[in-house]
Amino acid sequence: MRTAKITRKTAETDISVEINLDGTGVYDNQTGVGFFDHMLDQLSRHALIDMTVRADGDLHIDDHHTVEDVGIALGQALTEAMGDKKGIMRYGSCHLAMDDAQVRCALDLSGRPYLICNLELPFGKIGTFDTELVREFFQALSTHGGITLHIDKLHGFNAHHITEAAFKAVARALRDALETDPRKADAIPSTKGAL
Ligand SMILES: [Mn+2]
Repeated sequence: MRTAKITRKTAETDISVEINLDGTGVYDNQTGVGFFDHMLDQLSRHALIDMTVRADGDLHIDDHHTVEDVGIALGQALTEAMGDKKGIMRYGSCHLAMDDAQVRCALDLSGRPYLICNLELPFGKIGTFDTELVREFFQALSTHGGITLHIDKLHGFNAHHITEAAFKAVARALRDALETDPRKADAIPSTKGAL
C-alpha cells in the first residue's frame, strides 16, 4: 500500500499527516482553521486519498504558519507514499465547475516543483481564512510533493467557490495522476527511467 505518516514540529506548528493513496477518500482533518479543514476534506474525498491531519499551530498570530506547514507535511507525505512512482499515470488534469467558478488544473508528478497559480482571488477572508493562503498552501504542496502544478481560474467571482473548485480540481487531477497505468504498471513513466 502507498502510505505515509509525517510528523513535523517547529516553534510555530506541530503537525501530523497520515495518508493512504490507495484509499477511498476517508478523512479526518483538524487544523483549527475551519475553512481549511473543509478544503482538505475536498482534497481527500475527490482524490480518494485517505487523510488524517492534525495541526496545533500559532493561530493567535494568524493562520499562515499552520496552512503553509500542513502543505509542507502533506507534500512530504505524498513524496514518501509515491515512492519510486512505478506504474503511475504521472499526469492528471481536470476542468472543474462549481456554481459560478470554473477552475482548471494540470499537473505532473515530475519530481520538479513548479507552481502556476492564477486564481485571481480578492484579498480578504473566507470565514477567518485569508484568501492569500490558498497560494501558500499550493506552493508548499508543489515544492515538497515535487509537483509541477498549474491552477487557472477560467471564471468565477465567489471566493469560497473559486477556492473550493481549485481544491477539487487539484484532487481530481491528482487522483488520475496517481492511478496505475494498466498498460505499463511495471515501469517508471519517464524516458529518463526516474522521476
Ligand atoms: Mn464549500
